[in-house]
Amino acid sequence: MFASLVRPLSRKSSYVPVARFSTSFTVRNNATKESKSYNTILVETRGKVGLITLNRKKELNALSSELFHEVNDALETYDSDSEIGAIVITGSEKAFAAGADIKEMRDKTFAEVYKTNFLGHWGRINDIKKPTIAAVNGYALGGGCELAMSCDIIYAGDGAIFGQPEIKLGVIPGAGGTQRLTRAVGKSKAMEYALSGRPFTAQEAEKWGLVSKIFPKDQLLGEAIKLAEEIAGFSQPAIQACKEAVNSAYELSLKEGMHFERRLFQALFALNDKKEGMNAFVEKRAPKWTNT
Ligand code: CO8
Repeated sequence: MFASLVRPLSRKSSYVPVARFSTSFTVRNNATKESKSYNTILVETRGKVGLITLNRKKELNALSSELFHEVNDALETYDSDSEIGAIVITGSEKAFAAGADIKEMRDKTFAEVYKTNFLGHWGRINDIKKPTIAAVNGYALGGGCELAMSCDIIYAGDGAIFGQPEIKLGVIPGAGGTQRLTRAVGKSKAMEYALSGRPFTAQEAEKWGLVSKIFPKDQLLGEAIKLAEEIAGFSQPAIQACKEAVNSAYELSLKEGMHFERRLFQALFALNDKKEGMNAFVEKRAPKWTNT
């Protein structure tokens, strides 16, 4: 059960940050140099924070298969980079993402989507171990709302618009909308908004607990990165355990969840970072985390 906690974190990466808002990663290790280029997203490293910007502006960041594959790849690259402690996903001022790409889906048949498990790869975000923050300005509709809800924390700009409008297309949410929205806002509201396809505002989302904070739209990204930097400044194995424990609240009974949390808490006593954190407090100095 604790294997993921005590397993050494990813290889020491000598990740080379690329220029601001570059569209490619450059990942180096001792012997090889590998470059990755993206067509539909931008990636940038800010200190210990990985920033992924959805970049199909004209299409309001509609989540094509290509875009989601690239998001998965960037997430997994950051997740395995020991220099990165948290990840922010954002879009444009007009749209975080206006949903799955309707033009890509319109001619697909049941047999085709079923046999190929169409868009099944969206679920890979659920396996990311590092904290993820969605910084949502503008539309977060359908799959866009689901992508935001797949992140650990949602910060929203004051004009953000959320919704699950799939019913208007003759389908239903397919990436957790009926499940995560219900858990976040309760059955009656989730039913109302999924059955009607009506949008809801950032202010409503914050009041219901779906969104953790709202900011003026031009301050949103800065605030999300500030939070990510704060999180990335702590011991990575402790942060990973904390994320795992909070997520278990979705899956386990209270008794099982409390048990799991206590076992994780006790297991953290095996870390050098536990010793360092407590010694630093007593010695009135800042801790130096080694992520071990
Ligand atoms: N897919 C493809 N193209 C889109 C999408 C989309 N979801 N949203 C917008 N666009 C395109 C428009 O077609 C338009 O393109 P063009 O210029 O070529 O005509 C361009 O983006 C700009 O859009 P609008 O002109 O419509 O812009 P407006 O400002 O007038 O309206 C809206 C903005 C309200 C956001 C409007 O574009 C809209 O309603 N979009 C569709 C929203 C929607 O229905 N989303 C749900 C899609 S279904 C889904 O997400 C299911 C997820 C299931 C995941 C399953 C995983 C396993």
